[in-house]
Amino acid sequence: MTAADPARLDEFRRQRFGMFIHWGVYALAARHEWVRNRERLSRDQYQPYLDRFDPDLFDPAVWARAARDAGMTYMVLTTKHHDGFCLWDSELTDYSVRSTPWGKDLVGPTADAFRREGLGVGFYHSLLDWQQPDFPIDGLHPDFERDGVDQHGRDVAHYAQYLHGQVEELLTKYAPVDTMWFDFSYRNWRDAQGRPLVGGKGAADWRSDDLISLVRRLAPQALINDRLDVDGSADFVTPEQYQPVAPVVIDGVPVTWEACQTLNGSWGYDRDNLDWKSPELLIKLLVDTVSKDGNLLLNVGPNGRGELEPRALDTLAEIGRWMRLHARSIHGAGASAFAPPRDCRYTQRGDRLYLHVFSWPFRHLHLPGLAGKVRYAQLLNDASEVRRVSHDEGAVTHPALGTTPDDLTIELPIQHPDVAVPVVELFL
Ligand code: H79
Repeated sequence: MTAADPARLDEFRRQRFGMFIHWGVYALAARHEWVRNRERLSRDQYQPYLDRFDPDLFDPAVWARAARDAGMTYMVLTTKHHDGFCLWDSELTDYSVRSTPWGKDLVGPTADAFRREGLGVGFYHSLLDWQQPDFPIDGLHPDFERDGVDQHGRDVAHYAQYLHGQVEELLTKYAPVDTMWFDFSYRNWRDAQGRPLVGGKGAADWRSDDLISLVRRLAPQALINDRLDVDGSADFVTPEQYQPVAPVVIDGVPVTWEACQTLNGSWGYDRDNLDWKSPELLIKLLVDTVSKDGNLLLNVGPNGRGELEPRALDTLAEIGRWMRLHARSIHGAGASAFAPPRDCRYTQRGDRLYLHVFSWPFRHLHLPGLAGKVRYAQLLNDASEVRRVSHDEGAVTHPALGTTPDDLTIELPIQHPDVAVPVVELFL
């Protein structure tokens, strides 16, 4: 199995923060991108969303600017989700923008807009396809309960051909593509009752080895995620709405990883959803991710008119207010070998160590193992000096207070700096 270009992988690890965009006709239903499965809608019942899809306010320059202002450095767009609807005018199917009132390509203009803002462009592409007549019905298919497993001559080999053909289209039409984000394999899954899921699919169904070769040939610089069900093939792994407790290690080897997270629990536009994460929580999620050597791919779900809802834009703007002052603790930074004090996270870039303080303490912080190792310290938001207190300066470092000679004690202001997450920049 060929590996990714090491320079591209290194670039990806420095980028650290990207925008995931889930957009399709499910934005009109406005109740989660799995709506066709969750509500067991037939293809006919789903058709009104294609018939009405007309995003008249589509302006990808606005999305790209919002991403850049938030400190994001790349994006990943859903070219096709599980419903099979294609956001570009594919030559291989009519189940696309072509069959909507809008009628034209949305992938090209979005990719161009992000490239113009200097962001990388990646494509999400669903392996599942609930529309293709050759995709065998399985336990995750919306038609499963109605039609059972009667496959009516469905041939997964034909489907794989279609899948490969579409990936070839995407990689040639919209080159250069930086990432292919395939979703997902479920060969040995179980259903909610713990029984093996009927018709689970994986590498043999997708012909994953050939698909990986195709991507390597057409887009040598592109990274491929870990959902093709081929051991050892992934350029990066993709914990979904789940935060790893430490840098991700597989078979004893640290791996490149990218957490994907939602703003509100849904990927597609979900009008009535109230589970919004606060900007502060999202900033902490980003910091926590980078402190564990990972990337964060944060999702937005544009609505049926092509706009990001105000709350999503406000959240991104708030993250951007923090990133404007603190990007250098994120971009190009990664895990540190030093162990942070309680309620703090370190990121490190060369000889700069960044102490992110999640819970503001009273006056002093004691940094294990850093005595004598820090030449200067300042708050990152305003470049104000943070004074270091040496161990022999009396009561503040008295052993009875729980510090040791290895600790570096720093003196913080009483007032919480006026930023969501304060950062102390330590010059090693
Ligand atoms: O595209 C987004 C999701 O739609 C897709 N991946 C992200 C990036 C995804 N969501 N869930 N999954 C992939 C895995 C499937 C989970 C399931 Fe279920 C659990 C399928 C059946 C049980 C969630 C709950 C979906 C239906 C019920």
